[in-house]
Amino acid sequence: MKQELETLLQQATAEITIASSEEALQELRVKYLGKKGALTTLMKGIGAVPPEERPAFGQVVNSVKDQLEELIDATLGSIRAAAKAERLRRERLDVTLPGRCKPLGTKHPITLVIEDICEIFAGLGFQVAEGPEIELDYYNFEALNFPKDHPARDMQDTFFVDDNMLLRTHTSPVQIRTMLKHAPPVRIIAPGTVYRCDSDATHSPMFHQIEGLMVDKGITFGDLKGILTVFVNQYFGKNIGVRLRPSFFPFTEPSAEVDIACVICNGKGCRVCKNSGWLEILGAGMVDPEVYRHVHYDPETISGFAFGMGIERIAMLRYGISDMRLLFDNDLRFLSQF
Ligand code: 2NL
Repeated sequence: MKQELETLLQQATAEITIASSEEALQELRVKYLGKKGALTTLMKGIGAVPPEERPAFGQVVNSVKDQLEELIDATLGSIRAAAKAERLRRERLDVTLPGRCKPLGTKHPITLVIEDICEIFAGLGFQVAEGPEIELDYYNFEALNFPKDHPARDMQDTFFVDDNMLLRTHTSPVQIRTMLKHAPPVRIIAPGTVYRCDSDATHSPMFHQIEGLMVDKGITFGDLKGILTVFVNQYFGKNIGVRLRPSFFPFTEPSAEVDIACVICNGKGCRVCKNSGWLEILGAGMVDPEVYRHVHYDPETISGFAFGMGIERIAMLRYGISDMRLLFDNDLRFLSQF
């Protein structure tokens, strides 16, 4: 019996020592120490041992049992420790690594132009004003002194929603709304999307404008020229040439068109300036008293100027874009260059 115990101890020790998983160890525990295990079976044979040897036999069986249990627990401990070490190695995290950045997009050139121009006028004391793109005919045309039969009111140019409502054809209604809400002085810049029923290589039915308005006591045409010259010099360059030509708008009197020396050829004459050396960049004028009547301002005590420019044209000049359609195609190969 003792010999059998010795063999069992050796065999179990060998098997436990090479066990490589918790499951394998659990199986060995059952195999040797379980209810139907080898040690229990041997213990059941105690009847065949002479009575005087039974206590010693019992002691040896218990000692073998203790040794195996200890060995199993110790092996279990080292298997668990190894598994934990392996998990820690696998899950190792370097918290000092920089985070992974999401690829950043770029601003649309139209957005860039609007932001840059608004910033310049903000520096001159202008506040940015916005308004609805679906407008009342009254704010878009009537209050701006557009005669009832003016061609710009034509179905051909304006997207009408119904008799009273339309998609704004310029951002002037923003200024009308501002004047109706606030007494002078006002100094605002109104950027935004506008719509005209026109679509070809050089016209998009949806485009962008910035208009400006400055009304106060004693504002003169000299202020108009001064403010717009400062703007041109800040946006297009310090020493760029500026000239004003007489023009006409229903809502200003007198009116002028503002040209800058061609930024492409420096005034020498090229395809872009059609060999004139000049580029028209905005329209402006002293606000017509008829407009003040509609917003309940007194043209005898205040005066002011207004101006408007098309963003697409400015963007094309500023960034050397040759085809306006590039601004609306949403081609990332183009847009990601800004
Ligand atoms: C152009 C010319 C212009 C205005 C816009 C304006 C607004 C009010 C009263 C008077 Cl509320 N005028 N705006 C004035 C002159 C010219 O735009 O060529 N735009 C693209």
